[in-house]
Amino acid sequence: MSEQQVKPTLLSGIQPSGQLALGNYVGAMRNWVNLQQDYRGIFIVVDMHSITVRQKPADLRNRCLSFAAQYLAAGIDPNENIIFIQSHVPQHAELSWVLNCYTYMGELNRMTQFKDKSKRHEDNVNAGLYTYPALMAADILLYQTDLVPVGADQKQHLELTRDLAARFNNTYSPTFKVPEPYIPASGARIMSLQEPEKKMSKSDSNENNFIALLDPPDVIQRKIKRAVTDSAREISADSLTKPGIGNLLTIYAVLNDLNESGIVDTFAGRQYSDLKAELSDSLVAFLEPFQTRYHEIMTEKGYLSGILDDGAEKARSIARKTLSKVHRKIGFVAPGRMK
Ligand code: ATP
Ligand code: LTN
Repeated sequence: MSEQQVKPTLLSGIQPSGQLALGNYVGAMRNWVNLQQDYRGIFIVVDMHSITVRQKPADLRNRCLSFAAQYLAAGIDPNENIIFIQSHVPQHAELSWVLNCYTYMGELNRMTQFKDKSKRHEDNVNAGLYTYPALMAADILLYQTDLVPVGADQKQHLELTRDLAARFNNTYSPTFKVPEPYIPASGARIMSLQEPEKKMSKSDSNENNFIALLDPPDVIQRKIKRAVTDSAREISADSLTKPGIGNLLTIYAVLNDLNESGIVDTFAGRQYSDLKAELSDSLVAFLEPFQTRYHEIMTEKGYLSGILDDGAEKARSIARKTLSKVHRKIGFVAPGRMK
């Protein structure tokens, strides 16, 4: 058995909507990169999830490639991991149908992402938005995943995935691995820069609410400078628990590998404006090499599509095995066995 097959499986995905933002990096991608050594990583651009909200076709097409290139630019090694676009692997849709039939409406009614998105898109509360968690469960369960690194907002979806896996296993016999969530202790919920009581979101209509990973340095500086804080000016131990300034301290701490006491020691007694200036510098220094690498990858279209084709092929071969096991357990007749 090769070393790759012995490693446990780590899987995660991001919807190609809006612009990849600092919240996505700190809450999810950063941990993908840090954990990839010890796992077989599977990283998906979940385009089928993104159409639960209306997307412009040309933008969606460009974003799928751009997001995959950003996964690579962040440090995901394509030789050691599987990277692909969800719609290239039809087993996701197939398993999601089956799982829909094992998911109760009462469970879906409780999902806070569904409630939030229904409010934000009142004119398009479609059935896909409602059954979204069953597709996410299919993404994860197809690959016998051990660990799912996500931000705190996905905890509820992960719990439902675990319940569905256990329900199916108990109804038939062990079929799916029950996955564990990996939610970072710090940075699991980065907040909006202008409205720090809500989460930073990459599809926010106000671009000042988030730092995009592809924002140029002057834009980063401007957005951080304008970030909403409170009427105090000086940083103290209390600042960590205050909405605006606490969020900026958390971002600085994560980017500079500091814990809570480290960040307070660094900034206690100093001005909010000092933190903003140093945070801008940290962000620019971190994002510059990322952006350079991204632009290199985007000029080599053949390279990127090779990685995605290869990833989809590997994914299909794993997914096919799980799906045929599922079909067999349910009682579907295997093709070619009818005579
Ligand atoms: P959208 O605004 O387009 O709905 P989003 O910014 O919420 O998107 P998703 O595609 O839903 O992003 O999430 C991708 C990953 O990033 C998930 O693991 C999610 O938990 C994580 N994530 C999203 N926003 C944040 C945030 N503000 N803080 C930490 N993690 C986040
Ligand atoms: N629902 C997730 C995106 C997502 C995902 C997944 C995350 C879809 N499939 C599988 C981890 C594993 C979100 O962030 N909105």
